[in-house]
Amino acid sequence: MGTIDMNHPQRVWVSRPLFPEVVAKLAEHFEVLAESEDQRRSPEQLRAKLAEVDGALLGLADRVDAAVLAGNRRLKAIANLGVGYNNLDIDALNAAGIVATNTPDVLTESVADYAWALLLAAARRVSAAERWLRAGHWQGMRFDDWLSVDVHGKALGILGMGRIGQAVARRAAGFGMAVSYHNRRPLPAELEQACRARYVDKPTLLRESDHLVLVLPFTPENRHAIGAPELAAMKPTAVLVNIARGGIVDDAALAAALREGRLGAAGLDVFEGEPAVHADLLKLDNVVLSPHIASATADTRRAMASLAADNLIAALGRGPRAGRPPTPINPAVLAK
Ligand code: 8YV
Repeated sequence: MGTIDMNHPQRVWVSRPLFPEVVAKLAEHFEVLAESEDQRRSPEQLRAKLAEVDGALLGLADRVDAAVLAGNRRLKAIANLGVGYNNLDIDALNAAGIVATNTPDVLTESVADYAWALLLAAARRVSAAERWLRAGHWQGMRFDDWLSVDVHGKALGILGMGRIGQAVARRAAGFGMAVSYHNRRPLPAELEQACRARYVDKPTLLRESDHLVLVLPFTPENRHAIGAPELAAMKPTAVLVNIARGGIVDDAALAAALREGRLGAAGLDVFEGEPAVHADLLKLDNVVLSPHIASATADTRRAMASLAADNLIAALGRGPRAGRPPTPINPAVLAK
């Protein structure tokens, strides 16, 4: 990381509309260029913006790689608004000596709540029933209509057992569910106990889960971690929930499985190529769809924005934690 000249006013760019109080906090330390509209930018536009600033607060739609950083001598820090950072090429940032930060922890509980919202809504057909009611189809009560599957007492599977996966698991106790998980590594025994979760291999998880929640980070290895073969291994009545990242699930294969009755239902907050949603998913009634809002409570989004700002302030050598951003992704850069 280049040395910081405390006499030179530093400039930061906020690429997405953000809470005014968070922009104001940044303005105590920096000249702030804050966007008022949520725009998709081409790599060339992003490259031009990043060349003019010392730091940037970016969203997941801002993809930063070696090409975007080429020739940039000024940028020293990127604060990503999210715990996931698959939009950032960390090797390219390391090579350029740029520190990157994310927003873990502050969103864990809200995202876990939302996994349950999608699981319950998909299993109990909440969205489809509401659409039907609003369309004026409710003429009387049929005892054998709108049957769905239970959540309580069933087998819950969790693929990816980081902080959010564990928070999803902890909630399962209230539903009397048996929880299994698969992860790169099993959890330490005390964490497993706290989550009341059992480590299994991925084929077992797919085969045994009545409901499966995906909480994996999106890495090249995890692309289509749930594709046609994995869907074929699941129970035909199973409910699949994706609150992690689009691309972890093969959306076309998922739509086919849901359409053909090879999977019971799905709850999806993230999509391959979002904000576009696969046309086949939009035609189905047994899938609950939402626009990437798992962390979107007012408290949590404020906490995420505030943490991102604190990270940027500290990474650029200002404020009480100067040089020690709270949640760096590539802290080795700071040591240089
Ligand atoms: C946010 C997320 O919706 O943290 C993440 O990785 O995907 C979500 O919390 C997103 O970061 C909004 O910018």
